[in-house]
Amino acid sequence: RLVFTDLDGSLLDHDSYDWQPAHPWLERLRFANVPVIPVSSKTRAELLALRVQLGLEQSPFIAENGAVIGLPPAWQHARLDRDPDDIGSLCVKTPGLDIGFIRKRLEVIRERQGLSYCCMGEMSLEDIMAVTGLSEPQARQARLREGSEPVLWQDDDALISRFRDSLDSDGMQLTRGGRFWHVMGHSHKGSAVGWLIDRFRALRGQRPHTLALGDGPNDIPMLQRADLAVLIPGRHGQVVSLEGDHVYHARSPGPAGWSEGMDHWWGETLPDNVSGEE
Ligand code: 2M8
Ligand code: MG
Ligand code: MG
Repeated sequence: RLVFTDLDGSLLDHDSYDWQPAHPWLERLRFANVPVIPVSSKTRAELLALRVQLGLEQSPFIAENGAVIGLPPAWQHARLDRDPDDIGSLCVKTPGLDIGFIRKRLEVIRERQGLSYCCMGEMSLEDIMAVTGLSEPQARQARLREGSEPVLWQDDDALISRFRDSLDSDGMQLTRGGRFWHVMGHSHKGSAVGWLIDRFRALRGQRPHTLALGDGPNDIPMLQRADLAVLIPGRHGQVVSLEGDHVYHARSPGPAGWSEGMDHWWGETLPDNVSGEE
């Protein structure tokens, strides 16, 4: 079994970034040897810090909406991995576009199309802290982007489609997070999750049983990919809809809804202590 989870607004509270209501389930999953894999808009730097706090050091992680994938040793493949990007025992894949290219094109598009938006790379640390409620060290980590740029839209919503078209002709796409829009190459949370499922198969010779949890539009491709899904209500007035027998709609937002979804799907069936269970 594998759990794939969004962080902001799902495992973490949208405003306080707290995960205490989900703590008992995280413990239970750890005890049952089920990897909990963060799949987030956050950066590699943010996830490296958070996975220690969440006790997820043994799990892979997906950062920047799929533009960055981190593999701990147990998830590395003797023949396929080992690239110059590897840091220590972690192997990091960056399937998307480079942040330098993305930021340059964002300047050009804004100028040519006469649109108003502000890129995270242009914001001061104080601005980022004010908009997100992150602490200063956290805001510094959020600014260390590799393959996706968060953008604050300051124009008419009707112009979003024009923005999307310009990005598309540059080989980029737009996805919606909680507070920001995120501009990146053509990877997304669903493709990165698919990549990790394939990797699991290559290493273990069998398909994992997967459960995914998320609250935002950018989580839809991931929720569609999993065997079981939990859609958590978002706090940001976005309409996110997903239907199907494999989808449970949680009533509570954030980590309380996260636990509710885990109770619904695995409350009865997750063994209490299984070594090496898949
Ligand atoms: C941004 O991501 C969230 C994800 O939903 C958003 O769009 O609101 C990113 O900059 C991320 O790196 C950062 O940690 C987060 C903080 O709220 O905001
Ligand atoms: Mg979210
Ligand atoms: Mg997110």
